[in-house]
Amino acid sequence: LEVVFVGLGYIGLPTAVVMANHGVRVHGVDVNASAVERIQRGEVTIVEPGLEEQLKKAIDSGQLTATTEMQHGDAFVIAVPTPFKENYEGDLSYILSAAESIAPQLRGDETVILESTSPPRTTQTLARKIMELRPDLSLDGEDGKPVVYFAYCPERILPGKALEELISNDRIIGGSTPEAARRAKEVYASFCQGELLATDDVTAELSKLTENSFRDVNIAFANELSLIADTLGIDVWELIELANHHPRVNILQPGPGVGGHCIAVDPWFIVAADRENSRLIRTAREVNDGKPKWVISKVEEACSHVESPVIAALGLAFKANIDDLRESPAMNITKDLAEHVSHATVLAVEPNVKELPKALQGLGNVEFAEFQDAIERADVVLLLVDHDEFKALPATALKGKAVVDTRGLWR
Ligand code: SAJ
Repeated sequence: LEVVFVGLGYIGLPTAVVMANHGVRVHGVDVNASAVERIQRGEVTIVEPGLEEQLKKAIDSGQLTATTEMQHGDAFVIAVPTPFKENYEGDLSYILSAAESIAPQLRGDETVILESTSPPRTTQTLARKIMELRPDLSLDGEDGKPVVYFAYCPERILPGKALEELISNDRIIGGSTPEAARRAKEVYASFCQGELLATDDVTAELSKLTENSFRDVNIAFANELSLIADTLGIDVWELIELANHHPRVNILQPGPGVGGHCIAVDPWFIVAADRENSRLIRTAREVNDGKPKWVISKVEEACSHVESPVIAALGLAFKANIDDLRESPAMNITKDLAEHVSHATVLAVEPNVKELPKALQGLGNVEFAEFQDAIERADVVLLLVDHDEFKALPATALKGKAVVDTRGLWR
């Protein structure tokens, strides 16, 4: 089996590496020439525990090669970004350009698998595009033309646990025909120890979006409770812990908002697919997106008694123990605070990065600080990310300071 990966990012690279180390001949293709060069040298381009070692093994054994040029394979796995445009529609341009580069390689009998998180029916759009470019091929063998098979197989790995979850998670295999699903299953059976669950392509697409919407709605429930608890003057974390003792209740944790590239985006694809009937999903998005503003108002309140307040903003990443600052509510809150409370000094603390991120560099009242130093200098301590480093803090360290703990880390 020879598999070509199109896109060597957060999903494509770990998957290509794991597949290669399970005996599949894998070619990775990416438009980013410098990333390809680094990968060829065995250097990782994304932070993921254990990946570097596995990548080296795959490159050294010759099972994995990386280039910028498309080539032929028995199967193609597309793992390119689907950013989101105005109107909450997905931007399919990366998928369509993958289609353009794959089309000339096809001879018939190949399987084209889409892994990118996509709006419902994108696999059909992809198949249509390839059929337009290659009228000599078909989806079902009509007029005796060679067949190309299409499937949607979403990735569900948790950043930080990618290598483990790639192998152990169950996988949905959405074939555009039952034969396409059967062929796609063979590709994943090479390394996946979880169940391979066959269905149609549209159900598979919506399943991916549904999983992330489920999490978003449940986080929104926790975030809404945090506002209500604040109004009533009670501790929301104690409330949730107690409620979760009920055998059928399992509430998630409130925080400063929802970040990352998936959970805060995917629900909008469902909303765009059926605006009229997606009221709960949309409201959950709005509740989670509204949380940073509420956090800022709490900090402003805490600052109102201090003449030139020093605010320690603890954590910039989008969740605990990672270095990923993209789509991070902690980052946005820190930036907005510096802009809105212009008489304050904001001490930005992020143990997982080495310097003040670019987005904060232009602001005159933001400094990059060490954890202990920031705590000592601060009038107001704002906990944004529950990094392990922040957990251990002697109770006396916060004495006399106003504390806004968005994660309940120090309760
Ligand atoms: N968060 C909370 N409270 C919680 C849990 C999370 O506020 O109780 C926040 C986090 O701090 C973060 C955001 O939600 O800002 C998202 O973090 P996450 O750990 O829930 O998820 P991601 O974005 O790292 O990964 C998700 C996962 N999806 C699900 O758990 C349903 C992962 O399995 C998917 O593969 C990934 O999205 C993806 O790529 O779609």
